[in-house]
Amino acid sequence: MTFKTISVVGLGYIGLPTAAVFASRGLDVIGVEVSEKAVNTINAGKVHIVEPDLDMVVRGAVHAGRLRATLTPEPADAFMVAVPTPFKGDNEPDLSYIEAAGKNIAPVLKKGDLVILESTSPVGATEQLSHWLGEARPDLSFPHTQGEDADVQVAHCPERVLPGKVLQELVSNDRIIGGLTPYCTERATELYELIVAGECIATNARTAELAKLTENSFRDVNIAFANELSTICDQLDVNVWELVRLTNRHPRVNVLNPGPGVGGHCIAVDPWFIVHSAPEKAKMIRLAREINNDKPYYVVNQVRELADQFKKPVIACFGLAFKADIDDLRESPAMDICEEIAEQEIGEVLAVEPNISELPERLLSKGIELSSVNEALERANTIVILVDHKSFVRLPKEKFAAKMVVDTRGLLSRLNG
Ligand code: SAJ
Repeated sequence: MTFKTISVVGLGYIGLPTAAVFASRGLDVIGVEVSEKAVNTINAGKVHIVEPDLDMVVRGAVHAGRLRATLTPEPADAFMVAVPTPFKGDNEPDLSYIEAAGKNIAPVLKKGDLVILESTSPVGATEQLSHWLGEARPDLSFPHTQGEDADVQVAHCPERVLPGKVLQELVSNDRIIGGLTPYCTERATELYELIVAGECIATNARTAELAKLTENSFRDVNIAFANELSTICDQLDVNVWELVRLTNRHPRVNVLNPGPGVGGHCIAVDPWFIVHSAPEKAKMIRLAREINNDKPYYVVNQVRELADQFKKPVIACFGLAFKADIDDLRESPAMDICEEIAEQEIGEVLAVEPNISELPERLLSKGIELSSVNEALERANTIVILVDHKSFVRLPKEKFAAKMVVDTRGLLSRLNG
């Protein structure tokens, strides 16, 4: 059976682009969202999240009548659940959004439907979703009890797109497709092949769940290695950026870049799902999380040491976003560092973030001012480079010559002059 109508549950930074891409391939897409504001925005052909070209693709899909958002689920041939999986308490994964999404779509499910979990999930979550659906619909059979003969198929296909390149990577990346049974995998592969140019690789649900967590943990562990190196280098008076550049000339070495800590909604979260599932075994993964979480405090101490030389320290924080050339300030170590410098009253704090027009209340309430690059370079005696935005990389090196600088991104070695 071919897929004609797709329902995407959760129109966030993964769900909305996914919905728009399916719509652009000629499928009828129903987006289900709990936020009425988001529903209205999307139905007006607009977007509520910032992602290059997304506005254009959504506008096209809505105007062509292929994409529609709603608060209440409607019948469809396939349901893709793309809701958040945050953690709660002691770094324990919070599956309540997945449970709510499952219970929400259960009443409209029918024989032959496919349900896909796209949300990053701990091992076992896809089977758990199948349980929740089965509880809500005892009249239908599901793969966790009925195997290959189930009425409804359930699979996990983790998203792996990079914020800032979502539309491109949605199509070009390979996809891991893990069904609860081989038939579930087969059905899910048919669906993804409608939009994906990369390869769809078949596996089971548990392996697909752990694969996604492993990808982000791999990156976290490698960034932790770089961050640990940066503190060793400071102690031994070696430039870590030059060190990384040199070691990476070895054909089998690829050290990542140190930074002010790890931000974003994935890499700093997902490794905890592994730690929570196997606390005795996941020693290195836990340690990497701790090293990366400690890095912002290390940076604040560096700033304090330099700023203390001045009678009236004026500290400019260059960059607040969680990485270069985006405006996303959530889960950003740069935000934490800027706030902590003000909280510890190390000096007057100026924040430079060319991608935003006003500071979040969290910083304003600490007396931090949003400043332009030029004003900050004029007024500050201490500079902490937290993000390597393109506009900073273009600055002439001499602008920093008379300042005390903590460079968490190795920006100075990339400047001209
Ligand atoms: N960072 C460093 N040093 C580096 C690389 C990154 O300090 O060498 C920092 C960044 O500054 C940032 C954080 O790590 O604070 C994360 O940035 P990122 O660009 O590495 O990744 P995200 O969080 O934007 O997206 C990741 C991606 N995962 C991988 O690359 C393995 C993306 O493909 C996933 O889809 C996404 O997580 C997700 O949703 O899980």
